[in-house]
Amino acid sequence: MQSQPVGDAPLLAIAGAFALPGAITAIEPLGQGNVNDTYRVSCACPDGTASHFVLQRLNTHVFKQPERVMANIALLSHHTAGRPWPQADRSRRWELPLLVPTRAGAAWLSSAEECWRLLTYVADSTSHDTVQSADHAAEVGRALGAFHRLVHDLPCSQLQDSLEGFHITPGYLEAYDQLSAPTPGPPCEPTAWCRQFIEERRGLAPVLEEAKACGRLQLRPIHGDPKVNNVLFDRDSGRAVAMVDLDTVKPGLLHYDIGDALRSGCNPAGEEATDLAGVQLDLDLCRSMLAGYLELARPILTAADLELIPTAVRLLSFELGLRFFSDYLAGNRYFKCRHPRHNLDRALVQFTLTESIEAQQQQLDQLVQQLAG
Ligand code: GN1
Ligand code: MG
Repeated sequence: MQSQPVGDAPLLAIAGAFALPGAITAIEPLGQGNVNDTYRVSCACPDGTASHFVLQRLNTHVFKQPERVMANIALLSHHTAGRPWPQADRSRRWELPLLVPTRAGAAWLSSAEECWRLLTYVADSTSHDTVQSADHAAEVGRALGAFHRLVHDLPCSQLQDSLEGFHITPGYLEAYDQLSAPTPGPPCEPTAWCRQFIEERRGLAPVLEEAKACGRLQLRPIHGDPKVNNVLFDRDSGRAVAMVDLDTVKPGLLHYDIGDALRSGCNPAGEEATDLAGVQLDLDLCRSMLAGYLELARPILTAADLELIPTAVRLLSFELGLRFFSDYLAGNRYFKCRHPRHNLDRALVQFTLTESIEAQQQQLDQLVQQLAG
């Protein structure tokens, strides 16, 4: 795959290097991503209409091999191009972002440190950081189910490992263990609480990896980051139209996606909650999201897949808390932060959510059994 070099050029010059259909009229920040920098580029087309694109700087501190990320996105586009919604309602609007090449015909722009790419913008769509209703939850579930159905026949051997160790919980635990021991002096209460919380759940960390190692679960193509705001909704119909943020598409376990979508969407307070009292797993939202997911994905799930869904919800919430907490201890190097305690606050949200999931584990088990039939 070809890339085109980029120097220290300002945004306008970077966007202008791509094959846009007209003059650039605006470039503005887009979305709330914790890793990459994202902008919306608007341009005036010769026919008088306006069109929009998504310009992104891939965070190469996180994605150390951008060529692998780009190869996976290109393969995904090729595999899904023109494929309709995988259900009876085949005329339903559904699209995935596509790469727009540079004027020189390269798939992206790169330098030693930077990687920029341009993607199509899903028009007339909107996204939310938290789930708004049971219908919204069901649509998030359907979008993930549709995505899994559309990629499940893409052989994993053709996808690259674009982010080594991603969602391998024992690896995050090892990284946490390698961080410095608690500093002497008066203990910071939330930090001590997080440490204790992690200690009590060491046994949880390897459950999915062990199921993979013994052949109970298989690697499949996954999205990797299906949090609620990565599902776009049609402004008019209110139905899901796209899944965006395709950097983490790679071989993995469907459970990483299912667990991540549920932990993200079924906590009405959201990931950025500052009042922990509102943080909980809402079982009604879970019911809606899982029902929506299974409507599409049920045919590709095994009995073992179903059985491990509740564990995955608990694990993915715990894992993200562990990742946020480790990043806080390491000096906030991975996730973008708005203040020095931000990753600690985010960890507290995920651990509080984990507790709520644990308190409802039996109900979650029953829910999956009922819905799977
Ligand atoms: C990161 O960049 P963003 O916001 O799409 C992270 C996800 C986390 C998420 C939590 C590559 O996603 O794994 O679940 O933050 N992405 C990466 O908000 O680490
Ligand atoms: Mg992402």
